[in-house]
Amino acid sequence: MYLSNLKVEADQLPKKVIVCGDPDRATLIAKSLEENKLLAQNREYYTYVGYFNNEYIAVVSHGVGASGAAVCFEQLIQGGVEEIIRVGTAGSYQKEVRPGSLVISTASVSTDGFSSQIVPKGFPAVADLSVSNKLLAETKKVSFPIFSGITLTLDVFYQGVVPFPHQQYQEAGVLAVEMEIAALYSIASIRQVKAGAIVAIDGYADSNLAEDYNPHTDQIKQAIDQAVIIALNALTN
Ligand code: R1X
Repeated sequence: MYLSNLKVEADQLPKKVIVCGDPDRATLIAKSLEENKLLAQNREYYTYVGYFNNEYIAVVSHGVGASGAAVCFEQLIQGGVEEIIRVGTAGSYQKEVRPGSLVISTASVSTDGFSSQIVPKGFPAVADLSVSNKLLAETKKVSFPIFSGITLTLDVFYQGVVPFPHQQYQEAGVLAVEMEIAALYSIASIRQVKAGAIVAIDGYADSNLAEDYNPHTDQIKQAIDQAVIIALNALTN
């Protein structure tokens, strides 16, 4: 089967995949794979394969936003992928979840439009328990500020005339906000594959987030690098 947006043949894909938003990050992650090879690049979707811990895996970028990312997730699953871990960035909803720390998303609030168009209202976007447990087990091996709990998926990066829903979810204890995890978890549930996610916190999410947004600091880079190591080991151990 030819996966037309990824521009990859299904039989080239392994069963396990790391996904991330940024194509450049996929290129960087791929450098830590042995015998790494770029299979294809099309639009925001860059697909690398190689070996980590002697296991054949892929690293694929999905771009920004739930609906574009969903095309990537669906085609990976059509290609036979059975386990997906997202590594990404997110804005913090809680004071103690400081920039530079990591969050394992055990579930995501689906405030995105995409999820509401593929599953009924109220359908939970949850990580696979075994994947979350593997990610948590890897965090025990590193000394890094790490949290686990609920994140939120939003479509909007720049606020319009409708206010952001941040405050109610901060009060409800949601840890962080990003733009793709709910789509990943909803798709994984209905297609019956495993998914999980770990994100590096790149700032506090308030109404000024977009203006103040700078994920290109050394501190954030270190956090992303740490998240990548945790995800690669969780996927292959
Ligand atoms: O998930 C969010 C999105 O992919 C986090 O960072 C991107 C926006 O810059």
